[in-house]
Amino acid sequence: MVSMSEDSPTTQGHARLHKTSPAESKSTQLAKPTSTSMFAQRYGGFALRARHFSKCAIRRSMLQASHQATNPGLEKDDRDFTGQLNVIDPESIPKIKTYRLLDLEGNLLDPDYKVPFTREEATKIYRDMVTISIMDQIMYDAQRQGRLSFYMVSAGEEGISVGSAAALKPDDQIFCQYREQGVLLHRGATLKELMSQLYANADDPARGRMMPVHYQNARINVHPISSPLTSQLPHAAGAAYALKMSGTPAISMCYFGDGAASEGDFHGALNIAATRNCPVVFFCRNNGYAISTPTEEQFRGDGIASRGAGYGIPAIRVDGNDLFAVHRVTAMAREMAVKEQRPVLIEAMSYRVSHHSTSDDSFAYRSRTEVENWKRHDNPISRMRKWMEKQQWWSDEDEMSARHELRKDILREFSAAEKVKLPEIKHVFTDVWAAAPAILKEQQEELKEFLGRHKEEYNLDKYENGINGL
Ligand SMILES: Cc1ncc(C[n+]2csc(CCOP(=O)(O)OP(=O)(O)O)c2C)c(N)n1
Ligand SMILES: [Mg+2]
Repeated sequence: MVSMSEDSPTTQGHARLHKTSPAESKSTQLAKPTSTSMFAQRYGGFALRARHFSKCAIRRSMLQASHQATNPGLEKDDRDFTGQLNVIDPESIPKIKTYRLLDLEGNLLDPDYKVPFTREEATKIYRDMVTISIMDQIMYDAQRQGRLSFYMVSAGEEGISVGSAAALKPDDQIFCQYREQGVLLHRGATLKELMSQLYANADDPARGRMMPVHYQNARINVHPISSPLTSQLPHAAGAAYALKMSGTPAISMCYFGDGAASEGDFHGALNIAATRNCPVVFFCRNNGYAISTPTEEQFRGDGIASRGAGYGIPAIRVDGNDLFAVHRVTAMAREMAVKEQRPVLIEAMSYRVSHHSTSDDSFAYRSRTEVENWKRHDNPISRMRKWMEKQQWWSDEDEMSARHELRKDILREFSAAEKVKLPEIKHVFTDVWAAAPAILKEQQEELKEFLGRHKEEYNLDKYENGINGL
């Protein structure tokens, strides 16, 4: 048996390898906690009690766990060891292939695949992708005209959001990053709801407290989008654990970008989901960029999917511009997560056609030719359209009238939302405490008194009920 020890004067402060008997190994497995004794010198009695407590806890956990420990060096079969010194070269591991069902010309590649959509369902999926792309253009321009503070488009990634959403069930809990408008729309968010959030008006469920595109919609189980990158992953793992504990046959669906996967929360969330067997699908949109950082500079391994194995999580890489493949892979991952009560990782490959947001000019760090080439090469909407046309389910006339009608609907909701007043001013103070503490009430009174005194300097008419809304 091989264990770590710090007991030799020649290896002071460093771990060294030596042979011990199994009995001996139990007493030497845990090196003396030097950090605890440093802590003791510094913090005296409290630290001694802490040290005593931690020793008891360690002894207790050793007793409980010793018969089932499986780490190297603990009661392992000799066949698990080797005299060959192998270094695993990541280059020698085959790259994960990308699953594709629909080619660039709109032909289905697998003759055994049965299309799971009726004409009506396929049309809804297609129209939702088109709706998002039209809404993106209108809202992007609205921001440029100063009518909106901020916006993010999902151009090129409509297949990912709509295709995956089509494979989910109403009870599933959804955690988005920010480029997944298609998920909301396909789950039944109305244009009015989306516009109300973008305008932070009185109909916005977040009462105007969030930046545009940080949607939330309890009716369709979409949790609030949160700006700090990757914070949705631990939330999704936790929600999945709750689903598991309550015996609900549903999943947490968690979307995130390739850049978000570099945050510590990614690793914590995948690890806790794997070890607690949580039914969560971690869905990575790999669109090649995290703002200005291309994926080659973001990581060295084989993308995001290869990380699944390290956590004991099954993983799939899929063509994100292929609506059928995205749908099929998501449906399969969902079923695995529910039936086997475990997480699944999906990496959908696509390209961020747009600037990162309205605050970004991507031509400062990538060429126009790169973007134009990609647009010419592939697009999830045109691929699906080609397939629909081959089925005789869609025509040029359908396309023209759908685009005309959708544009009209979006502009109508856009103008209506723009006219709705902002939420009552009191909502600066609500929804944090069940019963507001005295200090908050005092601040509210102070604000009311202040605004009353300086009425002329503030346009309170734009808030619902003006000063009386406070
Ligand atoms: C913790 C944190 N760090 C940095 C940011 C700034 N930020 C916002 S989006 C973004 C890039 C994210 O890229 P990716 O996850 O690939 O998503 P994409 O924008 O490509 O859809 C960064 C760095 C942030 N919001 N939160
Ligand atoms: Mg990205």
